[in-house]
Amino acid sequence: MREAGYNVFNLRSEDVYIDLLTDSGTSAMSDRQWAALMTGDEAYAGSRSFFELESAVRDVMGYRFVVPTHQGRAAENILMTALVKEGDMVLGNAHFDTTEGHIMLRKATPVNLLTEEGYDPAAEAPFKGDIDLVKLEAALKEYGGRVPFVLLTVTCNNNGGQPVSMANIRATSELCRRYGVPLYFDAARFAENAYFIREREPGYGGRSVADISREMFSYGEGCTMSAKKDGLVNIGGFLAMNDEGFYQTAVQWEIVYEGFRTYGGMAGRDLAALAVGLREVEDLDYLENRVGQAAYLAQGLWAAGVPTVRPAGGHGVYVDAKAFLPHIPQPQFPGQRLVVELYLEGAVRAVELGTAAFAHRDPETGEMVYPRMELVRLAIPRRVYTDRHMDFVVHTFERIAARKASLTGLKMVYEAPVLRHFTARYEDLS
Ligand code: P61
Repeated sequence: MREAGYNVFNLRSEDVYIDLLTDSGTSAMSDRQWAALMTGDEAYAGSRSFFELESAVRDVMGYRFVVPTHQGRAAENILMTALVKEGDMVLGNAHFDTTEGHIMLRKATPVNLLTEEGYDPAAEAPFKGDIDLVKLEAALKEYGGRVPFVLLTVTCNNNGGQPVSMANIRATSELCRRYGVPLYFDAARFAENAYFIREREPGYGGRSVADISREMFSYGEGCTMSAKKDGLVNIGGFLAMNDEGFYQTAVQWEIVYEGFRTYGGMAGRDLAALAVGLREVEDLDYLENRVGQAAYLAQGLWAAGVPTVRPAGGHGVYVDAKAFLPHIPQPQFPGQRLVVELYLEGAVRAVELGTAAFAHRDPETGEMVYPRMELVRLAIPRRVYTDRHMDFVVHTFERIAARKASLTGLKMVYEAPVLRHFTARYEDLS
């Protein structure tokens, strides 16, 4: 840890036992995906693998056009380049950091409109990813023609992998239509969102995840997708839409940034594996196991007295570091201290989503502004770990809890001007 500057991004993966840094690109492909990989068509133009992906996107999402990209942020880049201009306000439940970055690069403003309970880790509610419809309507009114689109992130990564309800999606879409603004989805974890709707929303219990996903997407004009999550592949993404004019514009940017329209940023074999993964991810047995594993980990942590965002998310569990280490003030990185201890105690790698990731200086006053929540995310790769591994993570927390009163904060001694948490270095204050 000393050599790594107390930053787990600087570790080698071979020095990590259980890697819960991210569920992005870290999942295991199935036998059918590996088989598809072998059939990939590497033609520059008109690859058969592209048409397999196009057909999967049409079936799973219901969108007519697909623009393959090397990962999710590249799809965001094309979407923002095509639709966002200086001074625009991009509304959403909570934009992911890459999304915010692309909005800000166009000198536009990302506006996060989660409901109030979405920001309360302890609030036990079924759909904490919902957008606040009152605030949304007020923003649509206030900003008028400056809103190029509304973006719903399903599930909502920033506040704990929390789902958005179908009722909220439908109401958002109605508001968008009324104000003449298109609705898009950040669909990175769409299948987990659809599964939560099936489990928690009245009227959906008897419906298939495929059917629920199609209904979700039917309320929007298109989506960005990081296929590294619910595409079940290690790299890849796409932008999908119904509007042919927008597709043509997007293809122009795709060709400059990514590649020809039938491969974008991906190899033919990766397109083929993604076409299989997109369908596989809707399998109910898989999703029960997947979301069930996060719930299992959360239950173990609760039994051990570890406070987390409730309920458990779809892709992992978010520990409330402010509540776990209340004696370490936010400027001394309580979340990062917990991340360091998880590694020292059990060679478990997690990620801080608190002061290191989100604190920033107010451009007017120069004062540090601290995030409302100080979280440590335990993100679970898909089809990689067993519940025994989750037990080990819980035991690691128990051992830390027993000595947590003696833990001190950290001091950041190096920070990059943007996305500082990736490369920051710290000193131990103990
Ligand atoms: C993650 F700390 N997520 O959760 P790309 N939308 C959404 C995402 O969760 C997402 C992207 C778009 C990551 C990887 C990651 O600062 C960070 O395929 C809801 O990664 O380009 C990615 O998709 C972007 C973690 C990315 C970070 C940037 O771990």
